[in-house]
Amino acid sequence: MTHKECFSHEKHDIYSNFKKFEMFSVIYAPPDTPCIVRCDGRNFHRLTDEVGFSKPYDLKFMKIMVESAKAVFKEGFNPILAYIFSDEINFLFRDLPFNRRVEKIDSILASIVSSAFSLKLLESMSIRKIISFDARIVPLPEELVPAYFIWRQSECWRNLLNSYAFYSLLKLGYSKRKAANTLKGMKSDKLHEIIFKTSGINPARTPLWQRRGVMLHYVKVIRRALDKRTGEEVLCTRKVLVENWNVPLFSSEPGRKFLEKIIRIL
Ligand SMILES: Nc1nc2c(ncn2[C@@H]2O[C@H](COP(=O)(O)OP(=O)(O)OP(=O)(O)O)[C@@H](O)[C@H]2O)c(=O)[nH]1
Ligand SMILES: [Mg+2]
Repeated sequence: MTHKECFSHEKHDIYSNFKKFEMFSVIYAPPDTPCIVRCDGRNFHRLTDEVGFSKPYDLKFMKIMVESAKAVFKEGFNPILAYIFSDEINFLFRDLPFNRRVEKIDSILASIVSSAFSLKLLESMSIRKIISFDARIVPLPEELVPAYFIWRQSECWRNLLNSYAFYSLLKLGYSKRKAANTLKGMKSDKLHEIIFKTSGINPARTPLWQRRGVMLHYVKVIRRALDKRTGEEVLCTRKVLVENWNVPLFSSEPGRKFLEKIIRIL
């Protein structure tokens, strides 16, 4: 549509023509496909510095991340689970909201997580900050869903080795730049060695949530309830959202079984 065409119509036509420019609003995630929505904190390296969270890990920070992920469930969306580590949250959906519209899903979920994080920071630490998360959608074939979480958990572990090693080198007097350059491409066993030798920390004995991340997922519970028709007590199953800070290693046999179970519980 040319500029002339656009402005040669009646006023209401001009305005309705602008809808045509909203070209990304017609991008949809594929139907009948499990999708991950991954949110990641923007500039959290700087933010965590400014707030003064303990390095490399801070339980307060993780608790705020977990609460921010919970906000998505509380706002009426229905992820099957949320897997959290560092500054990222992976929501697994079988039925995406907003008719699977990518723009809507990405923007709304990222804004819920961002505002929840900002409010929690204010409530728990009296710190006022504008927080932003990005979001992306990752459609996956059903059979690759467990592998996705195995991949993210291995990233969580790699992150742990890198960050403990980085702060160990800083303690030795390295500059940030020198420490980062030294660690580039370093193998896991070497990172282990640096951490143990310089800080006396055994990475395999760090808290589980640091090594493996935290999962929000549903469990089935059996509850007693009153049958309104008969007045008799009956047993019924309900699903309850739980915070799991002791998740197994997803690539192990118990880990795979755990994933299979929580992915299929709904
Ligand atoms: N102090 C502290 N920092 C943390 C903790 N967890 C995550 N972070 C910080 O969050 C960063 C997350 O990594 P990235 O997402 O790659 O870095 P970013 O600065 O957010 O960069 P972008 O995502 O590209 O905007 C880490 O580098 C850490 O600096 C924590 O428990 N304590
Ligand atoms: Mg980030």
